[in-house]
Amino acid sequence: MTVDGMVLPQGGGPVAPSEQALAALHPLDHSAVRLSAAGRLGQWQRRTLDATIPHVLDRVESGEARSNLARLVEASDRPFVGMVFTDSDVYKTLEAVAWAAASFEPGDERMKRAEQLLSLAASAQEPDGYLNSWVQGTPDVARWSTPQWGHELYTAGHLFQAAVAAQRAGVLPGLLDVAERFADLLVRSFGSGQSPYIDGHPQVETALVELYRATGVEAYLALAGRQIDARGHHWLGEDKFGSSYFQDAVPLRDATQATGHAVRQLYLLTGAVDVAVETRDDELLAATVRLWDELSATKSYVTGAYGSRHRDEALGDPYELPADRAYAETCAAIAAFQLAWRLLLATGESRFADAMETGLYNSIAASTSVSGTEFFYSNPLHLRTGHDGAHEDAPTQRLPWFSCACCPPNLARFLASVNDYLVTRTSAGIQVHQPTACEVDLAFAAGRVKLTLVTDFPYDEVVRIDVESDVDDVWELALRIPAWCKNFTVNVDGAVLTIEAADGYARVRRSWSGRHAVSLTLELPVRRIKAHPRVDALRGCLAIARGPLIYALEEADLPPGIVLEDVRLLDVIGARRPTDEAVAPVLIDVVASTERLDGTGLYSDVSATQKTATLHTTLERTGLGLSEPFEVALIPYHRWANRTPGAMRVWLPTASAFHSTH
Ligand code: FUB
Ligand code: ZN
Repeated sequence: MTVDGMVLPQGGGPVAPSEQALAALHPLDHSAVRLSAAGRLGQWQRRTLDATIPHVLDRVESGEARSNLARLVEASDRPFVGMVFTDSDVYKTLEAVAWAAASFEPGDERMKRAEQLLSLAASAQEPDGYLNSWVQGTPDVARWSTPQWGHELYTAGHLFQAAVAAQRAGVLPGLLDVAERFADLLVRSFGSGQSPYIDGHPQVETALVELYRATGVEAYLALAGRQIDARGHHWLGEDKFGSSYFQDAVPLRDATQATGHAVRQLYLLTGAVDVAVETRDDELLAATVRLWDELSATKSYVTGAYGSRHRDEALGDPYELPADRAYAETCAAIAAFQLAWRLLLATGESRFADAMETGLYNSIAASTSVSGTEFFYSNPLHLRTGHDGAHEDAPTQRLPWFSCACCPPNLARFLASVNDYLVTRTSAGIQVHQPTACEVDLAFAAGRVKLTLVTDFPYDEVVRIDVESDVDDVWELALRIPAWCKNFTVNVDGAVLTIEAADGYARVRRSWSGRHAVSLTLELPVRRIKAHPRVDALRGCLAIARGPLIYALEEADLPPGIVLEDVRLLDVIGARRPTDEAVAPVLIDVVASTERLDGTGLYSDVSATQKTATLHTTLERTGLGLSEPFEVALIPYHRWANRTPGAMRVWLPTASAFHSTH
C-alpha cells in the first residue's frame, strides 16, 4: 500500500523508520521474532500477557482512568479524579493489548475489554478531534491553558502510539481514526503558520513521528520538528523547578547536559532522534548522541536506571548517584531503552545495544514482581535496614498500583513488544543484538531465512542458533559481543571460527544456504565493578555482576542477627546454579564479614592505630574488629523483594569507612 509515493510499513514494531530515514539498521516486523516459552524473555513476555495486562486492565477499568472518560460520555456530575494525565493509562493499556494481540485467540477477553475502552475514548472525543478527559471535564480549565502541567500533548502522544500499534497489529479498528482526528487538530492549531505550543512533558514528539510513519501524513512529522525546536527558549516559564526541569532552558541542539525530569528528558531525546533521522538532520542527531554520552558517563546507574532525585523526579547533577536515595523511575529506564534503540538503529553502534541490555535485565526487570502484578515505581539500589516504606515512591515492597500510575501500563506495553527490540536487518544481513530463545522469520526478496535461537542467556553462556535459509547469496550474520564479555567463541557446523569483534559484533559472512548450526559462547565470569570516584556515595564499594546481570545482597540471605549495612565484602567465590530456581536461576557466593563498630555514636574519632593501618596494610591485617568471615549468596538484582520484605544493597562496602580501596 502506498500513500503519496511512500511505502507504508505494514506490521512494524513500535519504531518503524521510513525508507528515507537515516538508518544504519532496520527493525523487523512485529511478527518476525517470536519469543520461545523456554527462554527468559519469552517467559517474561508471557507473564506480561497473562498476568500484567489483565491486572492493568482491571485497575484501569475500575479506577479513575476509565471513570474520567466515562463521566464525559455519561454527562455525570462525578468529579474528575486523580492525575490530569489518567487518559494516558488507558492508551498505554490499549497499546499493550495491541502488541499482545498476535498471541490471542479470536474473541480474547483482553481484546474485548480494550475495545470497550476504545469505544469510550472515541465517544468522549469532541467533534473537532480534541480529547482530554481532564480539560473536557473541568469547567474552569480551558484547552491549552496549562502547558506546564496539563499534559494535553503527553496524553495525545500516548493515544497516537496506541493507534500506531493497533494499525500495525491489525486490531482495534477505529483507534487510528481517533488519533488522526486529534493529530489533525494539533496540526491546525500549532502547525506551520500557527504560534508554537509545547507541553511541559515531552512525549508527543516521538508519537507524532511514528504516526507520520504509519500514515504518511507529513504534517505530523513537521509538527514534531516544531515541538523540538520551539523548546529551550523559556516558553514554558520557570515554575517551582525552573526551566531546565522541562528541558526548556537551552535548545536541544545546543545543550551539553541532560537536565531536569528524567522521563521528560529521555522522551524528548527519543522524539529528537526520530525527527533527526526522518528529516536527515545530522546536527540534531549529533546533539542527541552528545546528550546520551553525557547521561551515560555521569548520570546512569549501574542497573541502567536514571534519575536520582525524589523531589522533582530529576536526573540530578553529574555523579549524583546515591544508591539508597535513587529515584530511578521505571518509566525512565523504559524511556532510556527506547532512546537507545533509536540510536542503535540510527548509528548501528553496539554500545546502544549494551545499554539496552543493562536496563532490560536490571532496572526494568526489577520493577515487576515474579507474579507480574506488583511494581516498583522507584528502583533503589539499596534499601536500608529499618527503611520507612510508607511512601509509594520508596516502598519496601512492590505495590499493585500507584496514585500516579504511569509505570505499570508502561511496563505492559513495553514487554508486550519486547520481541521488537532484539534483532535487525540491513542489506548485508541480520544482526542479533539481544540473544534469547526465539524464532526469527525473515522474508527477503532473495528468499526466506529462519533463525532458531536456543539459550538460557543471560544465565547460561551458550547461544545455539540454527540457521535455515533458501537465500543463495552470501550474507552476514552479526552477533553482538557485549562490552562486558572479554572472551567469546563462534562455532559454525562444528568448526571454531577465528574472529574478532572490533566494533562490538562478531560477523560471519558466507553462504548460509541450507541448514547450519551456529554456536556463540559468551563467557560469563563473575565481575567486580567499581564506580567513578566522583560518585562519592559509592567509594570503597564494589558491585558484583555476571554477564549483564547486576547482583545484590538481600537481608533474607544473611545469617540471623547480621545487619545488612554492617556487611563487608571480602572475596568472591563464584557462581552456581541452585537446585531450586525459586530464588534465582544463578546465585553468586561471596565471603563477607561484619565490622564491629566502636561505641554507639553516629560519629566517632578515628584512633591513631586505625589511621596508621589505612596507610599501609590491608583490611584483614588492620584488626578493625571484623567478625569471623562467612559465606553468603548474592541474587540477581532484578529478583529482589520477592521473598520476606527486607533490606537489600547492590554496592557492597569492601573496607571500613577509613580505608579506601580506590
Ligand atoms: O508526568 C507523567 C509521568 O508521571 C511522568 O513521566 C512520571 O515521572 C510521573 O511524574
Ligand atoms: Zn512511571
